[in-house]
Amino acid sequence: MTKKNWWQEAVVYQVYPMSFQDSDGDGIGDIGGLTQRLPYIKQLGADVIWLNPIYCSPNKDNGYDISDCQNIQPTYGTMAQYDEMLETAHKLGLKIMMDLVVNHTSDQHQWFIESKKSKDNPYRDYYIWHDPVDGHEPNNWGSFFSGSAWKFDEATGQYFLHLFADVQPDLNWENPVVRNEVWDLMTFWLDKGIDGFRMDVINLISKTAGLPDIPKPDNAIYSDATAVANGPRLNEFLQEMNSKVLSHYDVMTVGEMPGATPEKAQEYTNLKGDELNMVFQFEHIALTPNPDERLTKWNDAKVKLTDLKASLSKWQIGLDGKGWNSLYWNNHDQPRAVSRFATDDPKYRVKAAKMLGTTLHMLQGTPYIYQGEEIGMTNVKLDDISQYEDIETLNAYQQFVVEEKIVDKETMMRYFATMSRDHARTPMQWASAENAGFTTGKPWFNLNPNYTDINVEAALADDDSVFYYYQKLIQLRHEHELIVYGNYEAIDSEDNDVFAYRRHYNGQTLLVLSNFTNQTVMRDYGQNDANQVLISNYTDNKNNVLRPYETQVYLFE
Ligand code: ISL
Repeated sequence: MTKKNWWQEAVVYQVYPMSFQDSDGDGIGDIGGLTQRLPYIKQLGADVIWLNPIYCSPNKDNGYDISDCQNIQPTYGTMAQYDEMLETAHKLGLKIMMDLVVNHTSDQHQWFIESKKSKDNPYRDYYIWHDPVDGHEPNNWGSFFSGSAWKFDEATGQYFLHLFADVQPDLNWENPVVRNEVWDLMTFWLDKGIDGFRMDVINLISKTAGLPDIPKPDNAIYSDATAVANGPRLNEFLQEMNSKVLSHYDVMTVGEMPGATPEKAQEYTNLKGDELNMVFQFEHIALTPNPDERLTKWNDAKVKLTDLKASLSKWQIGLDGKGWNSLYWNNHDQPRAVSRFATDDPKYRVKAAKMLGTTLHMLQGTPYIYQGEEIGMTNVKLDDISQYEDIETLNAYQQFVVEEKIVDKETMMRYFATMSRDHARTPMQWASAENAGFTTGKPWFNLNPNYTDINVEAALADDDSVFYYYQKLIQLRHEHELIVYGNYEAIDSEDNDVFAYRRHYNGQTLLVLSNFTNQTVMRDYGQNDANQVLISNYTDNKNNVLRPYETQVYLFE
């Protein structure tokens, strides 16, 4: 790695605005609330905030169905409040990264309203329309949110493509006019002074020519990111975006890329810098697919540590010196990290949350913290399908339980209890007071009842909290180039209890040991000869002993 960049040394904090902080009592988080909480994010020590979509939206997919991307959703506030938030963030030394959603729009976007009107409407080619083939859908592509990815429009007799919900039609990136619209939209926000973009499913924008079927027995409808992602013109589109827009600003970019491999990510995050800075890859969060592949991610299996290690090690080594990793355990689409990868058993939750944070933050790449992770927030227990909100969850229930009956209700509810996106979306737990200090009104979504114990107020009052531990992890990264740039060496990949690795940089070595079990284990990696323990979640490190969920970071100089 020759050139060092600020975004390689940064730590990102993700804010899901709907669930972060309400400032006007309507029960929905908003920009005013975020502005109030900026000093909290600063106190944690993060450098950048990734803000999920706040644009006008019918909110069928919580803002990922945008009807106007140059205006603010009224429930979130006004553009004046946004500008004030941006200015306040910058004064505090915090950067703001916006969500760019341009694989699709809402069906309520003016472009789609026009596009739907007739086959010769000037906006028709903004979207992907297709005649029926033999009287049915043009191919067997499935939507990620259940059912076919095609919807028939009676009025014009054609299907349109929607890789997500049918209210999220895909834009036609083959059309240069569409690309110019996107460059204009990006420029609008960049000229306001924002500091980067997280790009929603950006590796789905280039569709394979001829839209061929995904090879499947009986030509079944099936959603498969690896089959529809990384299309033939993706590098070209990203390079055009870079030369026309990004290269004119000093900003940070991360492309969300289901189905990306390290080889592909090397291209997208290449060190020439002519595409993106980093990608969100999905491999380590997709290690427990259901054996019945129609059910895709819906499962309740625990991740095997050896699989997790193999996956993360592959990406660490695959991008070293060739690209750049982003590091994350969870986000607004994933269950809570501590529940999924370790344990939310109250006996170990705090230790486990610190252990997971350490394992991730000591890797090479840019770490992302999802709101609430820094206080060890957990999955929520929802007993009935009526308590869920998320479109992916609700559609899956409808398709697999109600219509196709390929799984029974109890089993599916268990899968949701493990994997639903709603676990991430319960409101932020600020205090033990009513509604967790999130709102003075009625929260738009269930609070996790454990807010009385797990909340920011309690974390800030406790020297030994997950919050202060994360603060220290961030500080260490800011102090040690070894943590940012060092290369990665895997240790004992067959060990299913301990995640151990080394990092090397300019003659220094870092040794990271994390016990992923609730048992005490012994491991000797020469840690007794280290010059320093940089951080640990137990105070009195014992020779070669790793107690339940113990994590230790050693520096050798
Ligand atoms: O959540 C998922 C799997 O766990 C995916 O299906 C998810 O939808 C996919 O990761 C893409 O996510 C992004 O685009 C979606 C939006 O619903 C997600 O919130 C967003 O992060 C469509 O815009």
